[in-house]
Amino acid sequence: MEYVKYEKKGFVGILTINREKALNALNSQVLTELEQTVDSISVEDTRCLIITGAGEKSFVAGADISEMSTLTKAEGKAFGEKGNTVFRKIEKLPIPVIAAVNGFALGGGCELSLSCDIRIASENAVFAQPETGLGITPGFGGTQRLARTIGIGKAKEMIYTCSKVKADEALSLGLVNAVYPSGQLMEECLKLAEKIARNAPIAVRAAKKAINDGMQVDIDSAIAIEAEQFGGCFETEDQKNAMTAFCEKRKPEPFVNK
Ligand code: DAK
Repeated sequence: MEYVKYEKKGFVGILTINREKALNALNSQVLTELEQTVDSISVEDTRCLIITGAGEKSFVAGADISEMSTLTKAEGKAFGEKGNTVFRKIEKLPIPVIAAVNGFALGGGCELSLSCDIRIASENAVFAQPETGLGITPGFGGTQRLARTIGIGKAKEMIYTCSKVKADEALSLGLVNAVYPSGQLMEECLKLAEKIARNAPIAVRAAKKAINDGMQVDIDSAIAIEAEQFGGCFETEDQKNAMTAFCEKRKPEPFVNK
């Protein structure tokens, strides 16, 4: 792959958008490679995924403006559908996904981070949805996921004004979970991913599904979704191991994802 790098550290996958010269902007090829990589991730041996951008300046500076500038209406729609398909796949990936936001997260970059479960930022991170200043609306889910993440009023303000939001403000808005100096970002994201990976993988995946699916429906349906996921964890080896260990006042054996 030319623009996406994928490596594994134990149970953690690290996906890097690798187009540093264009500040990791998303052109069609990047989106295709991103989709292929996400499709190839197996929950058998991967318990958490980190997505980041190459270099120290930019996570993703948006969709590729030069490629988009000449699109026809039909091509624009197809480009939007392609991005939306990939971002939805990331959101629906059974394992938790952490965005390690190492700089600019603009337009499609902010939207990519919003399709992840957790955003951790470096001190130089900058978030914005600059689309209305380019004559378009956010097109990779920004109008929906930003409002669901930081609330409707602040999302509207960001989208209508195109204002840039720095890391400290992103933290106070609840757009990111934590902020670290650039040099520590990946180390801290790995620590978080490894902490997640130490818990029972089937239970973590069930919790993600319950939260994601439950947030889209009324509370009664959501509780039913949770009950279904909760029930599914019983009779797994990991549940037996952990609860037996608790009853015997000892630590459980490492979880085996069964
Ligand atoms: N696209 C293409 N190239 C980009 C880019 C981008 N988004 N961002 C940066 N680059 C390229 C620059 O053109 C430059 O290339 P060369 O000139 O060296 O060849 C290189 O990266 C370095 O950028 P700068 O020289 O500009 O670096 P600076 O440090 O001076 O400035 C910057 C950094 C991030 C502030 C600046 O590059 C910038 O403002 N970039 C554009 C940011 C932006 O507006 N992003 C949002 C894009 S809009 C939809 C589907 C999708 C979308 C919308 C609708 N539908 C289907 C409806 C998504 C839209 C977007 O994401």
